[in-house]
Amino acid sequence: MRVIFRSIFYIFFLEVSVQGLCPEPFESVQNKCYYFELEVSRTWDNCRARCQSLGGDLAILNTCEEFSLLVKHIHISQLEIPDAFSFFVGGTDRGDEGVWYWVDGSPVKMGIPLWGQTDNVAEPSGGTEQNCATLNKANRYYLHDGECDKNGYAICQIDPLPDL
Ligand SMILES: [Ca+2]
Repeated sequence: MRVIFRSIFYIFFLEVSVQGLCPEPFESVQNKCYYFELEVSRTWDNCRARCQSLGGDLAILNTCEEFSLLVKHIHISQLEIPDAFSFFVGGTDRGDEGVWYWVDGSPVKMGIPLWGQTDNVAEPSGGTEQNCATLNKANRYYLHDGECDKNGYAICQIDPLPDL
């Protein structure tokens, strides 16, 4: 009996501590902290400034697992943005066409499964016209290049709070 109580307590404690890892208004998705801006659309630069004003930056998707968990979260939580809009994340090839970097300076993985396709053409496909990374709503939130000056909705990320 005591073991069961201890297990329940332990699970509860773990749950609370995991929930508590992200500072407001960020929410926990596995062990990452994201904030989804669903009210106001902005240019990529203004999305980035918004994320930085919250103490974070635009989201970085270093692994396929992070990418799939984030997209799954968008679907499961039914995070809705208007059609024809996309989410902005923190990748860009501005300044060096075709060479994609995240805002922390790490390289963006290219190809499947992160990047989507448009009419059987692999993304990114927009050349120098499209230099900012989006999760494209029309393509089930696969990564696409988009115009930096068009408005999108920010996905921000912040480091989890240190364990107390
Ligand atoms: Ca480009």
